[in-house]
Amino acid sequence: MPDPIRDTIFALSSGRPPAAIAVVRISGPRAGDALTALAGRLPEPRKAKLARVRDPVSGEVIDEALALWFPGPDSETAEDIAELQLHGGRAVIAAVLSALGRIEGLRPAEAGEFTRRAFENGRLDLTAVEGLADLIGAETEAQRRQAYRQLKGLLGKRAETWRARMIEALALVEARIDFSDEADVPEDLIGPALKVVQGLRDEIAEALAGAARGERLRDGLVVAIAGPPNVGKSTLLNRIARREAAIVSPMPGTTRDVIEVHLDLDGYPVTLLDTAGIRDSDDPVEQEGVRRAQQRASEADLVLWVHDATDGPAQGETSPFSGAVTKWVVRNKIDLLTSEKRDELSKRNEFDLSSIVFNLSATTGLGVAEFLAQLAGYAKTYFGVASSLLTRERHRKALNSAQTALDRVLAEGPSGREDIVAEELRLAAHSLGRLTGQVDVEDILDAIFRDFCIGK
Ligand SMILES: Nc1nc2c(ncn2[C@@H]2O[C@H](COP(=O)(O)OP(=O)(O)OP(=O)(O)O)[C@@H](O)[C@H]2O)c(=O)[nH]1
Ligand SMILES: [Mg+2]
Repeated sequence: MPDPIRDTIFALSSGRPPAAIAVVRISGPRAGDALTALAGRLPEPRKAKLARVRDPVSGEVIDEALALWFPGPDSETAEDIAELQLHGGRAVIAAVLSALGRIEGLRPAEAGEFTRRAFENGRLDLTAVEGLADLIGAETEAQRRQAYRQLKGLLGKRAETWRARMIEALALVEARIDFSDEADVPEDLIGPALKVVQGLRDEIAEALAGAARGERLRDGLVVAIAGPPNVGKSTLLNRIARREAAIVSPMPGTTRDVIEVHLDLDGYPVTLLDTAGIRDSDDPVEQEGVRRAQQRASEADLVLWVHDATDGPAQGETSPFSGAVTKWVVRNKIDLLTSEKRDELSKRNEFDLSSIVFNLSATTGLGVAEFLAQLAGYAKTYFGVASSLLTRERHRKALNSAQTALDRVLAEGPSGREDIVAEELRLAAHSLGRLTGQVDVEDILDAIFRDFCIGK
């Protein structure tokens, strides 16, 4: 096990070479020595300085680079950090990394290790670490905004104030327990404590109410294309994705597996699924495809039920998914209809009246722009304008257990047992401590940092 404190770590922190520039970072007690060994001397703190980078053993010049020096504790990891901005060629990077590896006390960083040090040295709480991971992974504007707010402590600071208030309430209750025999301790300390708890409980409940939205924003709204075989589901997916993601053929039963594409619709993330045409089949592979299609569609936020407009009115076959899923009907292949037929179609809705019906052609693109505008509108309404505080299941679980503990406090009431109230308050505060990473989180740390890239 490498010593997380004493080792000095280094890594390529920029993207995959070759690139215009490569950033190599070094963090730890020997960062200054390493930079001196390669670049001659330390630049002034936080000022970029042009330097020749040499192999410390042979003295050969490897490259000319910008050198930066961030002495701890005012650095990202709270340790000494040195940074080299090199030309981003593979051989340059390889030579610099190999030179660093030969310096005593230095070793390559593990995935997420810079951030882990920032966390362990108290520069970031755990929710901010997750926000940072999400910011790096953000693919759309809405995701970027949510991640940035979390990195900046939107959730972490709220959780900290909640925890502080719980501890205040706990202090009131404990005062009653400790000094119950003494005359000058006010009789009613539980009452004020309960008032604090009620307020906390309501705020936490409100945050939990928006949790699903925040988690969805990370993963994307799931929209499944489903329907009978050969109606043009895969063609529609390809048209929306603007690439040939799925195989299209005139043979019914072409798509077997679920095909997934990620879209950015006006800044909102949407995961679009193409599924196997639903029909009875003797082919076990196709049966499995149909089973998957039905399962994914029933878990989706929105199902696009595609119908072939040339088949005439659908006979009540809208979709096998009843229940909570929202369903839109798409009549496809309208390019094959005369304009009279099209007019007639646009006035007719033989489907469930609550379904929105679109008439379009996935091949020619007719009607697709209107359809996409509606889809983007749907995503926008779904995510709403208000931001969600919680973005992960982990956050939801922590707040849920805090809320449950607070509920038990409230159930005890003003005449409740002080020791029970105190214990539940401790549990609630502990849940919030886990959320921000202040208490026993060893078990979740590895999972969180594993998602990071090396050099971050
Ligand atoms: N004219 C016309 N043909 C279309 C349109 N959309 C799809 N097709 C054709 O219909 C056939 C089936 O298209 P697919 O996209 O493979 O249909 P699917 O619903 O994915 O079929 P399965 O995967 O077998 O369930 C292909 O020959 C497509 O070229 C359309 O809007 N107009
Ligand atoms: Mg298909």
